[in-house]
Amino acid sequence: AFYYEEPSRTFSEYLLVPGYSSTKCVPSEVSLKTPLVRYNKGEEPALHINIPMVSAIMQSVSDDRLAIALAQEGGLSFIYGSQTIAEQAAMVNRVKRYRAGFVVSDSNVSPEMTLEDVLSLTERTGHSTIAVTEDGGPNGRLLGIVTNKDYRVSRMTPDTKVKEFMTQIGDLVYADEDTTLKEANDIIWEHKINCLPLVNKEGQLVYLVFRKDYDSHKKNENELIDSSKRYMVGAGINTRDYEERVPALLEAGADVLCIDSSEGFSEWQKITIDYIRKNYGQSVKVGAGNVVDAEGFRFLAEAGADFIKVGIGGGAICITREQKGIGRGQATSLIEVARARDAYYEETGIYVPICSDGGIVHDYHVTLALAMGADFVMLGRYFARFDESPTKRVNVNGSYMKEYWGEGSARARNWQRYDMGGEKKLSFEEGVDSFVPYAGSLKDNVGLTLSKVRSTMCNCGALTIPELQSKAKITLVSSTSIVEGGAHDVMLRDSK
Ligand code: MZP
Repeated sequence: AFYYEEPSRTFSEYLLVPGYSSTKCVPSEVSLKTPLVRYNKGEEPALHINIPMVSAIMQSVSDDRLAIALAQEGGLSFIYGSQTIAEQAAMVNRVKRYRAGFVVSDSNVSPEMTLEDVLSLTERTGHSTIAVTEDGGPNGRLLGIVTNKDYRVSRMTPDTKVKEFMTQIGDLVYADEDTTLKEANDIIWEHKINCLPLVNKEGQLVYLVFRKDYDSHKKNENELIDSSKRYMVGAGINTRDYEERVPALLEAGADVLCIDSSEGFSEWQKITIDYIRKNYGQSVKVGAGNVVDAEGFRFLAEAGADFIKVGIGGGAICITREQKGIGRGQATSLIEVARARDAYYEETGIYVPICSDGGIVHDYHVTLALAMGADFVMLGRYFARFDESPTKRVNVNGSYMKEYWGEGSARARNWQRYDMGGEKKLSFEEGVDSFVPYAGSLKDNVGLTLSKVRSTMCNCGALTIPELQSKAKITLVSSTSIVEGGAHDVMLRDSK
């Protein structure tokens, strides 16, 4: 056997040592833009993301609703693959059809639907507001709008017909295409509505302007909306049904795919990538993984993976290390793979981005992962805590929690992720079913996390992720200095 000389380590065993920061190094100047897929030296990657965060390929994390919320912040979700091909493709397609500030009406939103029907549509599609048009399509004459909020305050019974409901709330407020954004916003405030329909001269719905959109458009008051924007979305695939799944996901509009497997240093991944290259050339982007060392990285890079995920056994819900005795500390894995990525770039002129997957517990772990060489991080537990994740919010002993379960749990039954060529079933569990503390909206939490990342980057004198990677000074910490890092030798006033 080969023995490693050093134990493998986790993020919490490291800290960043500040470097010189000039007066130009302020958080508002930090760019978190990062490459998503491989590119040649001197060229730009075909895809990049504006924040270095992607959401895990998991039933309890990445559906279309979370994907839209994360894309709005500049990140990317990979819609989970442990569902039927048709269901997954429909989720991908809903993200692609979604427009900021413009509700794309689902088919058949007719005045005959009950409020309960429309409400469940808002829940399913993640839209806070649904436009009801005469013909049920996005270009039909607007009859009214229904929002979760209206439903709740209206005290209507769930079987009230939308038509009656609209009569009861009275005339809707409209604006036309010549209305400036400022005027639209004033109307919204004056009428205490959270959404203003804009109609054209023919009375057809053009846009819905939302109150929350106002801020981001303040600078451009004469322009109504940046609404033709489509969001990027990724999707998980497996090494079993790719011949059917890949075409369906591409047809639905997926921008990037990722082979979702607990262990990626395997011929199955190469066969899957070969299929994609043979049928689609380089036009389809596909990530692979997970690996934890230089050898695994090189294998997948040479197989043609567009990005490579790093991490085995570090996920919050993962018990692979206990069950099978395989895995490696996340920080050590990442440091080794990042070196292999840099060496590969030196040698071939091809940069293959790496993603640190799993084990992010504190916000500063994101900064550490980036400093250690990750181009972006994948998070499961983190996103599961938010309103937008697909799982139920429940009250456990007086505290709000959200459900969070692993893909290797009996609940998810994602055998394809763990299969080594066996009986097409999950032989034993590698993940648990759990609760995580409910934390509110994705937007607020991602904003807070990234403000800490930007601030720490400035402490290290870095305005970009590559600059952080070259300038960061990282130290191991002793277990006693970890104690020193928290509040200590004081009695907290609000301790319960
Ligand atoms: P975390 O952000 O919750 O710590 O970890 C999320 C990652 O754990 C996922 O992206 C995936 O790689 C991994 N995962 C998902 N399910 C399991 C499991 O059931 C798992 N063991 O390890």
